[in-house]
Amino acid sequence: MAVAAALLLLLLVAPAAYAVQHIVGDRSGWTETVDYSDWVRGKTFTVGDTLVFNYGSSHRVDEVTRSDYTNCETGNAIDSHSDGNTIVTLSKAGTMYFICPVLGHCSSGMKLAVDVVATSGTSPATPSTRSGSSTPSGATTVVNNGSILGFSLVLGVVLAIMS
Ligand SMILES: [Cu+2]
Repeated sequence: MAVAAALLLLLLVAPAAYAVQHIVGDRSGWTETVDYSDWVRGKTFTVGDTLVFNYGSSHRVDEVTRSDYTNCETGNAIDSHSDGNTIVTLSKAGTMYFICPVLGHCSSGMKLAVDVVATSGTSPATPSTRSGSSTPSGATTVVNNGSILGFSLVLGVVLAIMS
């Protein structure tokens, strides 16, 4: 039982330490009055993190190509959402582009480009701070790289014990 408890603890603690949920526009949400190029500044978006778009029924969220983002071109969305609380998982490294496809909204600022970095630790925007930290970044990287496989294994073991 102690083993199961320890595994459960690991399962609960580990994802919280690495996956970050980014509330797009913070308290303003997904709207025409936020400068999203300003909002992304200084933030690090890592594979596995999520974007949360909160918006009213007058808006939508389309994931688009770079070209459609640049030109505010609608109609070719890679993915489209209109539920008002859209959660997008950043599944791979690279830039992801989002616009609101409602007429005029993209051109008035409802456009978001997010640079997603891999979890390898080679990112130029390494998450900051303390040099004498109790969690050396090397160790963090190792855990992080194996995290998905690790969680699957842990989940499997926990389920096996509990069943
Ligand atoms: Cu809109």
